[in-house]
Amino acid sequence: MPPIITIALSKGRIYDDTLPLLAQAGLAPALDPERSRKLIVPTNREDVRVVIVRATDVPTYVQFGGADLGVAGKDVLDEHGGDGLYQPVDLDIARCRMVVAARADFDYAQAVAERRRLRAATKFERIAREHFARKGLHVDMIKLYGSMELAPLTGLADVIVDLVDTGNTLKANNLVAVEEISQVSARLIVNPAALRLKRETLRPLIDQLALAAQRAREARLAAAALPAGGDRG
Ligand code: PRT
Ligand code: MG
Repeated sequence: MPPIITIALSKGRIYDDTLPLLAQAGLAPALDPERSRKLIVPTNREDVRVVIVRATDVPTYVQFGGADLGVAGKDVLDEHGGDGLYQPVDLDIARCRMVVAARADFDYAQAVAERRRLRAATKFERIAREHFARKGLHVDMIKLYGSMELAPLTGLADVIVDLVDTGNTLKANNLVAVEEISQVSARLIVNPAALRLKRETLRPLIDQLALAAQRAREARLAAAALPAGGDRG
């Protein structure tokens, strides 16, 4: 009997974007976690199961061996610190950008030029602190757990540090991205001890997921290179 492999995923975009990669590695969850309350999801392979955890808890599960593998955004990994995690593959999924955003009428460039003391609201405290420290800015950090966009509108903060994908959320709240901190995508993370102990099962799975991600990336880049409409015919 091969060892059981546990993969930690979060519901929503991480799960949705990981599913096609799992499929290419021959793995199919036996139920849809969006429609079930089960937190342990069996797969078509007897020796592989998926556990459903909060996005920010994925690194913790993998670090302490509650899961052998996981998929987590670079934002989550940067906040976690990455201790005790092997990060072999950028899966290039759940892509977005980490930005500084402010009200459209707030002159961020001016505030930076004057080295004004700023108030920043974010749930990404570590990322924000390191970013402003690199710029040599004094920033008072206000930790929030959600709805960051509200902070500049209510006077709680001058700026926010948040993830942006389409930009629709910022636009709907009259905010603009004033600085890009980083490009974000989700990474495969692995428990190093599990990799040693279960290498014969884990290594091929990691390689298959890496190959699937590579193929998806190439397909995306090829599609982006096509003229608008996507049809050369
Ligand atoms: O939602 P929950 O509090 O349970 O946890 P979570 O927010 O950590 O998880 P989830 O599932 O929302 O996000 C998981 C991962 O997806 C994140 O860690 C990112 O790496 C990645 N990702 C990709 C995003 C986005 N795109 C994204 N757009 N995570 C969040 N957003 C949010 C953003 O914070 C903002 O509120 O979507 C809003 C902006 O979207 P646009 O399209 O309007 O710009
Ligand atoms: Mg969310």
